Amino acid sequence: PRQGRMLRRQMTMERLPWFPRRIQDLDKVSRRVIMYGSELDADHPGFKDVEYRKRRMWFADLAYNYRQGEPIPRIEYTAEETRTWAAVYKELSSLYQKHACREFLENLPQLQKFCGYREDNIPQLEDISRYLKDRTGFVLRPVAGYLSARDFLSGLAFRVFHCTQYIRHGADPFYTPEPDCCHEILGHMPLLADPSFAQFSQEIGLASLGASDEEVQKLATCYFFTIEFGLCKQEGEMKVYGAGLLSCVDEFRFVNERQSRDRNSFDPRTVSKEECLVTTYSKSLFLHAGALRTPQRKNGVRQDPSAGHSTVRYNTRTTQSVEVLDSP
Ligand code: TIH
Ligand code: FE2
Repeated sequence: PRQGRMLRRQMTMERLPWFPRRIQDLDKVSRRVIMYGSELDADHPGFKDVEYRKRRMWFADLAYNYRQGEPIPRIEYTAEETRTWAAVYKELSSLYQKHACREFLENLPQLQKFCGYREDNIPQLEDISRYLKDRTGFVLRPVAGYLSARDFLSGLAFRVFHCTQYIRHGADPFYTPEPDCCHEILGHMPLLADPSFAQFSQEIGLASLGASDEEVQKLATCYFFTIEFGLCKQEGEMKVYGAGLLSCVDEFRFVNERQSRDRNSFDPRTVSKEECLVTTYSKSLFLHAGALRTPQRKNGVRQDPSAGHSTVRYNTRTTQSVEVLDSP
């Protein structure tokens, strides 16, 4: 029976789309940048800036040459880059107290204390990665730009968060159409330090492994309207927890101006059919009634009875590999 089981698993693997099975496989994943890698799009504020483009190429090389488990190279940011960071940091700091969710506000002071979060300093990914690893088991790895949803989500399955290391162009500190270090460091990191949120993030990643394109699209859409653009209700008030809002002064202000308007309440079945509009402020946003509470799992099996998901075995906090047990 053992041999039969092994054979069955092997056949299952052959039917599924490729996905990383060991954490080291992410070295292949993070090379597949789909946009804005070393080539910037025409409407990007940095497009005509030769210096900026050169700098971005340098960051792209750094990310391409990174290997899983190595320390993340420390960056000596220029005075201009630090000025851009300071503008973002200062403006957002004045908005957080009133509008950011509780978990964000609990973790920000810790990052200020241990990871160099200051107006005059761009924190180093290596310092944040070490801190998160200790708190929730998440680690960071540098990436040159956008990855496909499938690739990005597969990192989360291993508690690896792909992070850009370059900073947005100084011409527009309050909005950029692509992730940059302000977005990762201010938007994502405080919540990845929350155990329940970290678990939720990994669950989306695990669900994506070996899933069909259609399923991956639905998961990516849920990711988009929660981790990137999610709102929640705490003590009767609407609070922001989505990183794309928490890192972007323009988006943040826009959400607040429309505070009084009713929000759609979050239901994964409807949300997963929405379109993900990255660069329009008028996208619909979804509000969670309660907190994002994800059951803590011990080492074990993620068993998803719903159709289309594989059953995989993994170790909760230090997921170095996953093993496929069964699949639709
Ligand atoms: N628009 C965000 C910002 O300016 O911080 C960055 C992005 C978040 C998600 C996609 S692009
Ligand atoms: Fe993001």
